[in-house]
Amino acid sequence: MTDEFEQVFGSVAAGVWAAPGRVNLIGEHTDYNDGFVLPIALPHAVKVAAAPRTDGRLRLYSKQGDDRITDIELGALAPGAPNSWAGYPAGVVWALREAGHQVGGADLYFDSDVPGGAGLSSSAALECATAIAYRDLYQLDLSAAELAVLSQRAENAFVGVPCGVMDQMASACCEDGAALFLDTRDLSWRQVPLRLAEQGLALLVIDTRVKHDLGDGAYAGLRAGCEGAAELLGLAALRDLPEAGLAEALAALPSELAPLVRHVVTEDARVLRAIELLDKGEFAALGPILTAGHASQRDDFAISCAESDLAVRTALAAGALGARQTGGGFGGSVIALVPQELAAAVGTAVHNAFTTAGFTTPVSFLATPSRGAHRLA
Ligand code: GAF
Repeated sequence: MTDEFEQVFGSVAAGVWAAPGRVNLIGEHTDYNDGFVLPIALPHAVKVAAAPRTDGRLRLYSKQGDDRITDIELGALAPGAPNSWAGYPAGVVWALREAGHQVGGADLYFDSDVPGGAGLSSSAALECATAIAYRDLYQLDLSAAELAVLSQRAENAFVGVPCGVMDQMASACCEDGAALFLDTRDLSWRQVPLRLAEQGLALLVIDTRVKHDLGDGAYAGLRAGCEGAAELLGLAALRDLPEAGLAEALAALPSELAPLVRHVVTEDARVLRAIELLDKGEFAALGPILTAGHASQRDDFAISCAESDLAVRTALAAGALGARQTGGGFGGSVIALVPQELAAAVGTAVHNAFTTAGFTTPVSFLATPSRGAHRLA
């Protein structure tokens, strides 16, 4: 990467950093409701080679881009511009400066193997890679969680996507071999060991190839619906509605909001149940929770699609212990908890089912819980 940096920018990189994509095991659309999530970081990451500049310019280049350098004066950074992929790293630099950090310009060379539009948080990885590189280039005293929150601010206020904080926290704070049990209300978290292989299990990720775009308005609509429902119920957030009070609350809500609330409240409960099981090392028992989470996304939150439903159904029929769509929804990726010896067969079954249905060929891989953002060199 440092060679490529030199070829593009004609100078020497000061270091190389990496920030991973993620899959969420359970806890979908709970993060902007102050609830619980349980993601793992993927081995797939955005890498960045970087060097500081003293002339107040930010220069951005992506190996996956159009072979052009985006060159911006720091003083000209403003929400909405640039509005390409470069908006994510530029937004992080903007957010750092907005927060009062004394940072100057930089040259940044990105290379990513996180599939884009696949619900695997390629955007959060891009943001967190920028944030951690900047932390070191400008010796900022920022914790992993602070880098995540700045990255979320970049996405919310600069790029204009009203996402929650899960993806950035996963990319910044996850550790090898563990899932991140995060309370999004106070950002407290703990690492939950997830040694699937020791119990003969594996986590299969199936990219349905149905691209999902958080910025297309549907995500914002769901968030507004949840926040509106909380307000009608007189709650700070849906997190504050206990499962025991759900039936009464649902009866009081307009019919279009009730299913959203049912999803969020039952999903928070599923995360807590999953944690109980993982703490006891009962990994296989996670399966039915994943599948119930998918049904809730499909039937109540209405964010599934034919491809995700087919992938889940087929994976279960082929021997998966549980399966669900992961991420923002409307496609993206499905995860399946599988006995190791069935992993290949489950992948093939989904592949064949997609061919028969005339869908685009999916891409699948096994995910191991990996390390959050860190310096490579
Ligand atoms: C996307 C968002 F970016 C997250 O904040 C989260 O809301 C997720 O969708 C759904 O759980 O990944």
